Amino acid sequence: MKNSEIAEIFNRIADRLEIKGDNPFRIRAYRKAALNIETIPKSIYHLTDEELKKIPGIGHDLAEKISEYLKTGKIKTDEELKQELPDSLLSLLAVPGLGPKTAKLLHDSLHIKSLHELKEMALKNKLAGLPGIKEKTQENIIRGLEILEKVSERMSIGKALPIAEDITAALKEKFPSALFEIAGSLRRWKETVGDIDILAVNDNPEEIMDYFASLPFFKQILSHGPAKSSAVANEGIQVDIRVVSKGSYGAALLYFTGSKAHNVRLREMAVRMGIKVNEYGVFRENDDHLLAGSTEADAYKALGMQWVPPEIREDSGEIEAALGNTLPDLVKIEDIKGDLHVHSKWSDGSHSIEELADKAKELGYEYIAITDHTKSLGVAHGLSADQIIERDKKIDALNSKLVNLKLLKGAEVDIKSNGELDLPDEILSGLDFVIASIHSGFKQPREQLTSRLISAMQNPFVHAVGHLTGRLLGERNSYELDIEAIISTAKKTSTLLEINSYPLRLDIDDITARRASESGVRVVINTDAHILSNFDFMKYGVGIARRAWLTKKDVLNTLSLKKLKHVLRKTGQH
Ligand code: DGT
Ligand code: CA
Ligand code: CA
Ligand code: ZN
Repeated sequence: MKNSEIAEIFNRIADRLEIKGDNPFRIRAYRKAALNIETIPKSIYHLTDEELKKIPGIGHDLAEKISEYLKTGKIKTDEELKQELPDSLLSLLAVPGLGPKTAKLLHDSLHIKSLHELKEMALKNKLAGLPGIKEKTQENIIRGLEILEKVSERMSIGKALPIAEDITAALKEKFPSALFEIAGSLRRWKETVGDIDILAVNDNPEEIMDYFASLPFFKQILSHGPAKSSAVANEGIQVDIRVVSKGSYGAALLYFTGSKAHNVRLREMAVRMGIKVNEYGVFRENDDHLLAGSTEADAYKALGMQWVPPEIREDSGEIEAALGNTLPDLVKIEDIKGDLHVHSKWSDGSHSIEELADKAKELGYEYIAITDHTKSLGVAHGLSADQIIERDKKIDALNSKLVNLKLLKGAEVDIKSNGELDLPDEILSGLDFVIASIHSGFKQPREQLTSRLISAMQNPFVHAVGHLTGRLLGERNSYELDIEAIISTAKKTSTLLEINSYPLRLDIDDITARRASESGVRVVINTDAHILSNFDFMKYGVGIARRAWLTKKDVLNTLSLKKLKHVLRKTGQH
């Protein structure tokens, strides 16, 4: 598809003409042509000269430039302008609030050719005092640079989802009859997202755009178009919104949910069937007859496929499965019957076991496991054997009063540097649920870390391994591990691997979870709650599980209490 390439060149030409202060009509003509080329569904390759000229905004002159590009891969005007104004100079225009005039001034007077140089000069106070640049302008440029740097980082789903939900909630409140849907990687529950994509349906797109731009969630509006806008949220992440018509909602949702790899495969497959798929609909190639457009389900159906859950749209087997009607029935948040990694006040949690029980009831859980830290974790007030016994008496007493909820006596035992656990087997054997986790010695060699975990798994009273790889998103990478050896030991010893839903962890990740289930290893999805609101993190763990293709039977805590107890007795004895 060459359309986007040509559109990009036309936009680049317009940028450069703008820096030069060229005729505004000429600049507009390039921009408009770029926009129109980008949005026509047919590849420009297959258009005749006559058809080219029929595209709105493409006259004789621009049509010739397009032919020139298709023949030579270049456009002379573009090459000449490039000589005069290098690409690095264009990059300055990416700074929010920095326009072409200022870019030219900075280039001519201070020879600034890159963002790096711009930052250096601004911080050295070299910009202020240039004609038309006040102290305030310089401050704005520095702020713009900071925003730009922030935007280029990815944000964890735990931060991004609440922001996206706030924005869509505000929009829904104002426009109750419009439709709003979070799309992009966030809809696929990717652990980190590059930006937030929102799709809307409304008869009047402009009223949505205007209200969006007026919302208090943003520190910068990057663009405000008739049906498409972008802004930077106060937290630094970019938010894109598009409004589409009702008839193409399904096709647009499919397109903007991605992943790109999934979309590309779908389109290739469609072409072989004589079908064309784009963000406007699914069409028969020969006569452009619309086959589907208003719902995603119809779009997939038109391609002879099952509807694919967004979480697995990564071109990793889902297309073949959907064609063969063999997509898995992915685990759902409603399937979760309890949380098996929760901390109480006895260690470093904020709440009493009574308060935890109340919360569990509120969530409709059948059980939770109170898994306090154990003694070697001094910083977390880890419990000694005696304290565990004392705590468990309280749990028993509370259990005798509870209806429809069971508190399991648990512990998150520490795997010491030598692979030993920090509580004796006599104590572990008396617990209902034992998680073993590593909390120190992250820099050990791979073999040592792996064998520490393997020896913990071989303990007959250990049910699960907690947050296996120790990663903290954006703060600490996973430590070195032989994941295959761990998975095969987990299989042999019937040890569960935890999907820790704490947004900073999300550990194990989707790829490891999928590998584990393919090897017949079961997972348990826990929140590692330390305060009551942490219980709501369960959805992130379920997101990972769904991305990993897991079904109900792959996840321990979808079992009823009765079945759970049966399984735990068995795994405990290995
Ligand atoms: P992100 O934002 O990096 O976490 O990942 P996405 O997947 O949200 O990517 P984004 O925001 O660039 O685009 C949103 C969706 O739009 C993407 O998942 C698929 C679709 N899309 C964007 N660019 C292209 C493209 O060049 N080709 C195709 N087929 N689809 C695209
Ligand atoms: Ca995105
Ligand atoms: Ca986007
Ligand atoms: Zn924990």
